[in-house]
Amino acid sequence: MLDKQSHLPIYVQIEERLKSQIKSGAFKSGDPVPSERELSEMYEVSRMTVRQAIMNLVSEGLLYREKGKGTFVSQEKIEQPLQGLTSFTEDMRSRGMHPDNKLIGFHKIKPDADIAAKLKLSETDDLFMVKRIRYADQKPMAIETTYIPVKLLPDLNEESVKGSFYTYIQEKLKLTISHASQSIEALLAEPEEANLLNIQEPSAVLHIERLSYLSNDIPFEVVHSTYRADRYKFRSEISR
Ligand code: 16G
Repeated sequence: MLDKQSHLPIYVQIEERLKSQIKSGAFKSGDPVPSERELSEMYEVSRMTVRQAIMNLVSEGLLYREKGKGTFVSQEKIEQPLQGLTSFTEDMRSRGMHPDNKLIGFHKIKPDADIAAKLKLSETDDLFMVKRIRYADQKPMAIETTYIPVKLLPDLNEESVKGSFYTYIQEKLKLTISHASQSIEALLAEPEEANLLNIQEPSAVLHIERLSYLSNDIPFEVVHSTYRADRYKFRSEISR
């Protein structure tokens, strides 16, 4: 049972119990956890204490609540290494997941000043704007808006981005993707994003901006991606 003399608060001890039950597989993703009433009877503590533990695990993303149904174990997050310039398709396949795309926008536009500067274009040049929802095993993971200079890839069409865009560049056009710079920031999902990603509001999302280059330092894409923060975490290896 719980150690009521411990310097560790009771709600933290309950959190630890639940965490280790999730880790050991006693509770699997999608399983309901016992209700507040059941837990408070089981541990002989107040429902307030149990609620505190559950709330902390919900905000850590280990549990999620469904209105009127209860509290459930979340799916394990996808851990994405930050080294290596990979595509969404490659990332999902390397995990044994099935990648899919839904093209929700394909337009020719004029760049704003920021994108024009990144892609070394003038504001009168044309850009393709490609908007896709990216799925893993049929679940929406990210929304991606890709900006591509028309003068660099003039033959790009809807077919080229229905599958992997990187495969199109490398295998169809025989161009070499070389390097990229990327930033990641935490935001709250906009209503449209929450709807497309099938998440509740308010929900945290990870907003990633990538500027990628072909060999010879030719910038070929600016990508604005919105990833589900409940499904993704990023890892980098660092040394000193
Ligand atoms: C990834 C890249 C994106 C790239 C796409 C190509 C991030 C944050 N973004 O999603 O920049 O355009 O892969 O994927 O990783 P594809 O070859 O599967 O179309």
